[in-house]
Amino acid sequence: KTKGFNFDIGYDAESLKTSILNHLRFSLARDVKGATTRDWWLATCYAVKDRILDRYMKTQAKHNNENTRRVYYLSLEYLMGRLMENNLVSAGVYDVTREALEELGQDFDDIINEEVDMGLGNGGLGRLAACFLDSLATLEYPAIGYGIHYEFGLFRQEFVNGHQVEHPDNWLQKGTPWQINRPEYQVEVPIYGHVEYHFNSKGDWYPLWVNTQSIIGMPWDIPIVGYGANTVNFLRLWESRASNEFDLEAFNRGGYTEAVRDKAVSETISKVLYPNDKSESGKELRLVQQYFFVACSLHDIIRRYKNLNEGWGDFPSKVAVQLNDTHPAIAVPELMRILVDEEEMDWDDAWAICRNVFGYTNHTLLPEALEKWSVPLFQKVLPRHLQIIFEINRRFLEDEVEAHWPGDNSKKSALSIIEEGHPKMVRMAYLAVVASNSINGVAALHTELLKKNLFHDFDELYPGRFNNKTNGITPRRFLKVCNPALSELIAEKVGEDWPTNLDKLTGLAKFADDKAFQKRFMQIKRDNKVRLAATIEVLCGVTVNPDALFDVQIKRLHEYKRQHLLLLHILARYREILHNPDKPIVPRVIIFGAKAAPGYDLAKNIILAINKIGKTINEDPRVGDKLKVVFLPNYRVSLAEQIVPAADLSEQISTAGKEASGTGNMKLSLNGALTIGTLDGANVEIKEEVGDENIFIFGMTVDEVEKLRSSGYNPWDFYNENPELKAIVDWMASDTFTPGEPFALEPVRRSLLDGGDPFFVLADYAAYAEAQKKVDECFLDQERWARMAILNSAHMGKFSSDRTIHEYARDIWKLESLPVEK
Ligand code: DL6
Repeated sequence: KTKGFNFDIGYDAESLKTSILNHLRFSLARDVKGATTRDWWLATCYAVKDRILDRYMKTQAKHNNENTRRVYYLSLEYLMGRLMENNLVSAGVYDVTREALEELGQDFDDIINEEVDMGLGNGGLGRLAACFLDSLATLEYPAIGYGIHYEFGLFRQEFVNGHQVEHPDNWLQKGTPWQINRPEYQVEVPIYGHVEYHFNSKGDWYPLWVNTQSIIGMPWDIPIVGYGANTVNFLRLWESRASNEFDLEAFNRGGYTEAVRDKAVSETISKVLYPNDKSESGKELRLVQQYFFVACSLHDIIRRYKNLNEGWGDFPSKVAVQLNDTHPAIAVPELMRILVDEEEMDWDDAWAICRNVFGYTNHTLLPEALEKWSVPLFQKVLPRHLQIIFEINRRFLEDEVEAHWPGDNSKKSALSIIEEGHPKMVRMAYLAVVASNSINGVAALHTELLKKNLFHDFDELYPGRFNNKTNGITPRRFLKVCNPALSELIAEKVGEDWPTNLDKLTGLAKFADDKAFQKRFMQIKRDNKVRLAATIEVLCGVTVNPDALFDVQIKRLHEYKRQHLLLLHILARYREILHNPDKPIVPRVIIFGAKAAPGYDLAKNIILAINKIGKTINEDPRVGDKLKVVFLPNYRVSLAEQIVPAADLSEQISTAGKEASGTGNMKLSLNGALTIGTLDGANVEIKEEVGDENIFIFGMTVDEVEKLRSSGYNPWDFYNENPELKAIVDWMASDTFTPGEPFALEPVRRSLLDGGDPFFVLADYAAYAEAQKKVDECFLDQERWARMAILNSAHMGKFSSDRTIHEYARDIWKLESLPVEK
């Protein structure tokens, strides 16, 4: 029917213009005259999406025709940010679209700013997933991401009188031009119910999961555009829907509300992202969310496989599934259930398939983040899956643990997937480890600590299965798009292909001492600072000097990340300014961006303390430009894209051993910020790359922290021995910063002293103060600073997520890239 039809689509400004106008009229029913910025934004996105979908169709056809092996990335979170600008750049239509919009009399930047972030994640883990999708498409690896289509993403943060207030993030409200609904691929998954035993014709009993409820998974696809490639992969997000529009029986009994109640419950599943980034165990809805998206995704993976293959023999050669943390680990018993119960496969054959298919990435060592589900809850929600987990565990303990440590019952209880206690708990990390062919950490130090501590016995049992994949970031979003001036300068010096060959940045090193280059590099930084200063003025009402040192800490608010260590330093600077008003001091603007989990009281109190202390300092005429402290509200990906290019100093000051990797550290350094940091996470590797002389490392090492902890750490000793530290901690107890409310900052102060200072803030304080002094000295020598900043950018090649993805593809997924022709 389509023979002779021309699907060719123009890529010049004129064609774009026509498409935009067509969409304005025929998709949005708007006249040019009455069109709002939102209408122009939508019409432009639709026009660009047409071009993207053309490639998407070709990519999927290629993958299907070749019946290629694919990786399926399962993640409960994707922190995508805005999509428009990135899609324009990746699809190679940035300039023409800009031109088309200008010709149509529209302001390109205003249109870009119409887009609301797609914030379906909490922090590092979700943003990593988004970077990985970008790299997978760019490197033309056949890949599909799976997750949840949350109606509400991470809450919008506002400050009221210094306190964090949360508002729902209604990201769908303005329309989401990038997503495509796929009702033809909706699936129905069972949940709840109970298990009955029946006999088959041979007289053997078999379990039957009955009396279940059904949930419909409705897929929404987001195209993922490879940069400069023809590959367009996709992210498939599941929305939950009720299986029956109406409970007719209830309706006939006269209860309309009754009749729609079940529908409302089913639709709650994909309603909201849980806002904790490190712990969210115990809540039934969370377990239901995890199972729901995993079950839908496996169903989809198996449907695709069966379309192209006979039998199960080829499944492991066509399918690799990566579990992004333990959140999707229910995939293990779900795949076993499908294979054993539905496909009637032998347990051993099914288990062999599972072990061939799954890989598991661990993102944290923090005990509160290691997911455990109570056995009674599991029994209620997923009774058949619980049985399967018990069987996996029985075989694991009897066959593998017993063989390795014969007769050692303490090993059995230490390694058991089921933790004894009241109630018994399912250890999801152990389940993921036992079922996966690869278990990886996200930075070298983190992986070492996994092997040494958390998974020590498993590493002995499964030699070679544990491996490291140091995280990375996409240089497209976090340099090319967010810092266009620096990108141009880099291209001029090392060539246009640096965004896909980030190692080429080493070519900048030879210009580190070149005065003219330094000047250009630092002028770009200054221009970025001027732009950020304007944003700060709008968002915080504070005027800042772009020539001050912009000192940045942007990340989730967590005690282990130690925003309060920087706060102590702020107090020390303020005190110094008041005590020595005539002493020259390096002017600083200290910039925070962070959301605290709504139920995390201490984190919220740290925000309050920063806001209150910041306000006092900002309003103190004795301070002037010497020090400003701003907390930018509603930190998110699009705000990060403004802050990162403007930062001089990157604060990476977590307690050693606590930050698995960090990725903000990479983004900031890539854009020429110098790091002040501990030997934690990927900071260790950043130091190796940039050289000791181009980074400010301070504080205790992992071993030193451990030693101090085991010898009995007493924060009072550090407080009593350091007069400056004592003075600033005491200052918090006064009402200087909270007039009339002398105890408002007590929770923070108390956590550092009576609370035992679990993250060694006071123990690291002196070393931190010393390192900050070195930062000041260095900043006074602007040429030296410029040289160091250039060398930071120059040596970030390792931290491209392309490198990370190549390593996953080679070592874990055994995946070949499959270029798509034009
Ligand atoms: O691997 C991505 C990212 C790391 O860079 C951070 O160091 C780590 O804290 C973070 N973890 C999470 C949630 N953890 N869990 N579960 O975001 O992962």
